[in-house]
Amino acid sequence: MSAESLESIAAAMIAPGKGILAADESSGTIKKRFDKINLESTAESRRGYRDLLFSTPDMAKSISGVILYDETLRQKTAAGVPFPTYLASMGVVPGIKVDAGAKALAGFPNETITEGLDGLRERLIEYYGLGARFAKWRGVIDIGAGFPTAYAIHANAHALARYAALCQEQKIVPIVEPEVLMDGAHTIERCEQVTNDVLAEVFAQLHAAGVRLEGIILKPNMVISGKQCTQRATPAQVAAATLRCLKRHVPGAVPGIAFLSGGQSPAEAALHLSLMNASKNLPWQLTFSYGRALQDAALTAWGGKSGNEAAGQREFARWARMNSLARTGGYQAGMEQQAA
Ligand code: 5MM
Repeated sequence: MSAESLESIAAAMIAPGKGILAADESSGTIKKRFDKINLESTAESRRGYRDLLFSTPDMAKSISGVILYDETLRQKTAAGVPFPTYLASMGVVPGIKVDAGAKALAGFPNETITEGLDGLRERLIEYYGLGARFAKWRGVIDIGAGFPTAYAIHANAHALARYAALCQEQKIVPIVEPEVLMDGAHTIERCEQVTNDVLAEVFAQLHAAGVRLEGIILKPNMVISGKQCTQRATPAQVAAATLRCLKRHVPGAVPGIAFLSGGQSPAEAALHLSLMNASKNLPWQLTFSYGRALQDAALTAWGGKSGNEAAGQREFARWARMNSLARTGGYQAGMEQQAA
């Protein structure tokens, strides 16, 4: 196996005790995050924030890879080192978000289709040259009255499979992210039913497209109550329902499953992951690929203010370490309060 085989890249992404930082906020999303701390979103403020995260002491002990946005992949550290080069020098695999976002699905109100397949081969070639060794594409499935429809699930799964096949052709590991949103008042049972339908279709489409499962990472939602649901499932119920759903649909050939946090608090996301990893004999590595659950506390502590960088880094490091513990079932509620 060459050093850059899909399998070896995937193995590095799911290395024991580590997980992936999703720092691929598009310009619109990072502006929303910066608005909360009254920071203007400019190319330089975005660069500076990513520099703060990536230069966190000991980050590589708990972070195996970072998903970057196109702009960030082309930016540099304060010392002038391109971010992908800098991350790779620490043993952190650089990745790139390649989808162009979820757009309204014609004829299906309330539903979206993720765009970005046109010209993707050429973009992947360029991204590989810039140092990216994995990619990410997110299909978005919303739950509400009368949706998701089978058509929207199919369309998004089909796009995910076409993206994954193109990535593998270019020696890039695809993170396949079908996200069933937490927004809404739906129960955990409804989330499980929809996640079952989505994963069944995603794996059918991956199979039809000839995607080699040994060379992908799945990035799913956890099976969880909607944010506005009045009868919230317990952490043990979330862990049990998520594992039941994954065991039914994800072949053991898939090396790793890296969850998104999806709007859970950092403590919830760490606890759910830890409870799942306390189960023995799982066929895949279970890890994290969190955006908000790794970054929210850091953004608040930093507040966009010069002089607060170390405080922001401490919060990022704290939640990275808690999730590192969760990789082996070792995180327990409240542990973060003892951690510096
Ligand atoms: C970091 O957020 C990602 C980018 O989202 P947009 O394209 O909407 O700006 C997002 O795809 C992220 O990688 C995953 O959803 C995981 O993030 P969370 O916050 O759900 O863990």
